[in-house]
Amino acid sequence: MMDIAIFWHKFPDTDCICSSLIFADYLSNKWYNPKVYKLWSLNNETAYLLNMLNIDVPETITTLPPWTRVGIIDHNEKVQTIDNIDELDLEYIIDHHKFSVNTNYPLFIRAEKLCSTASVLYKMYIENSLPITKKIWTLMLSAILSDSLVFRSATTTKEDIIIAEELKEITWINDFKEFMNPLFEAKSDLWEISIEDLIKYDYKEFEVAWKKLGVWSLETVNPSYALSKKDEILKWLEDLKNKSSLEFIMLSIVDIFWENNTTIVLDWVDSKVVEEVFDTKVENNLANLKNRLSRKKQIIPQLTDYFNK
Ligand SMILES: [Mn+2]
Repeated sequence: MMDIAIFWHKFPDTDCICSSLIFADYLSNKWYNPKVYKLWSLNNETAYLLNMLNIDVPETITTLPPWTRVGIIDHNEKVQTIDNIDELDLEYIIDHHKFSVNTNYPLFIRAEKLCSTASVLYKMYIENSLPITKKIWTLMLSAILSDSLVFRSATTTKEDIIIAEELKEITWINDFKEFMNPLFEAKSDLWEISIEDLIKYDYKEFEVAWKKLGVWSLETVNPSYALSKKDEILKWLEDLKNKSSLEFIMLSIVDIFWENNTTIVLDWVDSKVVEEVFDTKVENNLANLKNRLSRKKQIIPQLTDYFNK
């Protein structure tokens, strides 16, 4: 049995966590002895789910010993992964994002244009005729429903819906909305969270033409809380922009109930970008990005085009 460490990206969401647990199970069928780690604390939605399924929360790490064999899940960009990735033996990437990897050694990569990494893993189990427990089926379905916002996100494909329908038969989770409601509510339970912690959720940095962009997508059914903290958030954005030498920064508050995106924009430089890219007006540091729920499909490609010009 070969030891391997499996982990998910910084600022985690439910898909990456479920998918890491699922992939560890997958590898244990393949003569591996996998151990799952996390790079950051859980959000409330995922904490609720793991608790419901009686799954232990994995240990947090920031680095691993050199030459540790690793598999990274639901991400592939250096800025989003473990700090010492260059010292590790990267063996697997399972993902569904845009790619920016460049290695000088071979590895296993599986990525598809599906709404969640869990959908990709579902297909891998089926292709390999591996046994699956009900817990794993449930993790798959939860990740698909969470990442696709119950199929409302623009990233949802027909294949994801077919997979979810198959999982419905097996898990007996018949009403997707009813199943996800407490999870979405847990995710939106932001009242106790300080702004410092709040802005750690679902933040991603991207590199375009050697420029670093910081983009949040804060999914909630309760946008008024984050909006009421706008001034505090702006201060954080300013600090982070300077500290991390970011070219651009924006924080989207995505109302997953009313399907609306209100974005906080820091300064006139970023306002110019947002107004041009998303054809909107910035007033009092706020821009209405309408129904852009998906950062991956409706925000990042557009920003990438802009900064590549
Ligand atoms: Mn994902």
